[in-house]
Amino acid sequence: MSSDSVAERVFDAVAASAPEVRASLPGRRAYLDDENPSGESMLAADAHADDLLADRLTGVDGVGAYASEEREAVVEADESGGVSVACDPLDGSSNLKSNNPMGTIVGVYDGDLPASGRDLLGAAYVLYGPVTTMVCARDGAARDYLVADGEREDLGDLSLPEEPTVYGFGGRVPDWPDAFASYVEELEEDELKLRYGGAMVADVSQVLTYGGVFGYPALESAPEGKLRLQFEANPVGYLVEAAGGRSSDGEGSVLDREAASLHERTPVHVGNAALVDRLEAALA
Ligand code: AHM
Ligand code: MG
Repeated sequence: MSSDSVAERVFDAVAASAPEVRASLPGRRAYLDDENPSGESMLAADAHADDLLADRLTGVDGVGAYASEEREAVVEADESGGVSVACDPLDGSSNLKSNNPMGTIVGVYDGDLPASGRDLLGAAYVLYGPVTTMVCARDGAARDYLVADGEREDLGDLSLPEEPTVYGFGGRVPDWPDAFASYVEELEEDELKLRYGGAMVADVSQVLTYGGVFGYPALESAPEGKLRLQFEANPVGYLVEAAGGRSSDGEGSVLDREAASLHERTPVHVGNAALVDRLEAALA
C-alpha cells in the first residue's frame, strides 16, 4: 500500500467528518472544567471534535496512531504500524463564542510522534467559514477543495499570489520583541493591510488567497510563541511551502525544527517567500 494513498484516505476521512464537526458546534459552545495538555481551557466542541476525529482517523486503513492538541498521549490504532496523524481538531475554537470562523488541521507523518516536519507525507486543513473548504497538500503541491456532503470537490491547484496584500500576527503588540515590531511597521509602510481573525486556519486562508504573511511570533513573555509544532506549525508550514511560499520559526523552515516532545510550541510564520526572508533578516 503506498503511503500517498494513506494521506489521501486521511484527507477523505477528514472531509467526511467535517459536516458532523460543523453540525456539532451550536450545542457545544460552553467551556468544560478540563484543560488541554497546553494548559488552555477546552470547550465542549473541542472535546467532541477530538473524540470524533480520533475514532474516524484511527479507523483509516494504514493509520497506526492518532495524536491531538486536546489529549496528552498518542492513541494507537487497532492495526499495528502505519502512519501517525497529528490533529488540531478545532483550531481557533475561542472564536466559537463570537461566531467567527475556525478549522481542523491534520498532519500525516511517516513515523512515530513527535516527528520532524520533514517526515510529513501530507497535510490538510478544513475551514468552517460561510462555506466549508479544505486545502490538502502532498508531494510538494497544494489543492483547494469545497467540502459538500462530506466529499471533496476539487477546485484546482493552489499557489500563493505573487503580489502580497495582507498580514496578520498573533500575540499582544507590547509583547512583541522590538525587532519583530519594527518588521511589522515596515509591512504597513509597504502598504500591506492588516487582516487578523484569531484562528490560524482562517488567517492562513487569507494569506493563501490574497498573498501575504501570517505568524504567531516569539513573544517577550513566551519565547516559544503559542502554536504547537506537531499539530499546527508543521502541517501549516508544509501546506504553505507546497503552495510556493515559505515557513519559518524565525531562523529557518519550521519543517527543519527538531521535535523533542508532543505538545511543544514554536514560533511560526508563513507566507510569500520574500516576506518570510525579510522577517528572518529582521530577527537575525
Ligand atoms: P487553539 O487551537 O486552541 O484554538 O489555539 C490556536 C489559535 C490559533 O488559531 C490562533 O492563531 C491563535 O490561537 C490565536 O491566539 P490568540 O487568541 O491568543 O490571539
Ligand atoms: Mg490551534
